[in-house]
Amino acid sequence: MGDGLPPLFLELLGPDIEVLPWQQGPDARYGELVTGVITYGHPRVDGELLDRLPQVKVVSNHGVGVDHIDVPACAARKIPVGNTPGCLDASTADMTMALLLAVARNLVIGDHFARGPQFTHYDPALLIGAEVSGSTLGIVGLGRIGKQVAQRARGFDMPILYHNRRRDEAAERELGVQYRTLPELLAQSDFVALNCPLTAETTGLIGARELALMKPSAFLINMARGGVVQTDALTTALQNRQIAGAAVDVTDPEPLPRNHPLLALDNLVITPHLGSASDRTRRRMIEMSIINLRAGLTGQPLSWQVRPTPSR
Ligand code: 8YV
Repeated sequence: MGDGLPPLFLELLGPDIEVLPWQQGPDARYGELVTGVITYGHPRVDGELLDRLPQVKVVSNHGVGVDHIDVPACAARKIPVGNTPGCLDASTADMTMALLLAVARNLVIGDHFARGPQFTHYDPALLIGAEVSGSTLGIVGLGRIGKQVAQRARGFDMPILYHNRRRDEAAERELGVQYRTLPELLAQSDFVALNCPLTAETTGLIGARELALMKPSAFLINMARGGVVQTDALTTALQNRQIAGAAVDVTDPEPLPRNHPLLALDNLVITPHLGSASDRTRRRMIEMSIINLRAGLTGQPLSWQVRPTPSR
């Protein structure tokens, strides 16, 4: 099942699997028909949904983040959950750097200006941005994606700080990154990149108190999930120029209401959840989700199975 699966998905899936799309939740008649679920973020896959689909043998997520899936509820029903780890790290790290550069160097405002009637002559005082090269980057969440962001940032000669649940001494040696507590990282970074998953621990991680710790000249980049940042607090901080700017690929809610005050701010760059949206990555995500789906449908172990997070 899926909500408007991309054409390539349908092509690679093949004709032997019938696809039933849904928008707001499965139709009552789907209950006995559906044996596998393909999901990518909405609607939520939880116990209530699964109870309406008693034949389901597998939930296959087209993506790595599974915050929209109740994994323990699936486990309780012996339904394996698959995802697509690894294949999207490079693409998502590329996009982190793209957003970072865009907000620092006024790319979006500059694009609009260069197309508009005001651009009549070169002006050396126009749209002076923040220099990225040599500035300090703080990465929150030094997982697979965060590490690839660090690799890229090294190419920009950026000193790199990181905050993670656990200190990663191997990464410190290999990537030259330095561990900081979250308050230290926020206070010392010129750019703060959020690359962590959305979990109970990271929900609302960046609120008014955290934004107040950031330098007034600093930028926040959210490539993680909207829920990692408290939207109202970010709106206020940007409106008051308490931080210099933000670039977000994800929001809470997503999408934002069309009249949301964040959308009116010129110190915000926003994209519609494009982290993994590159050609080779999206193809590989589709392939991996189909491999997981087919394995689950035939009772085989999934190639990439999500384990319920043990409580700490
Ligand atoms: C997905 C993502 O495209 O994999 C993730 O966690 O954020 C994106 O790459 C999106 O979640 C839809 O599955």
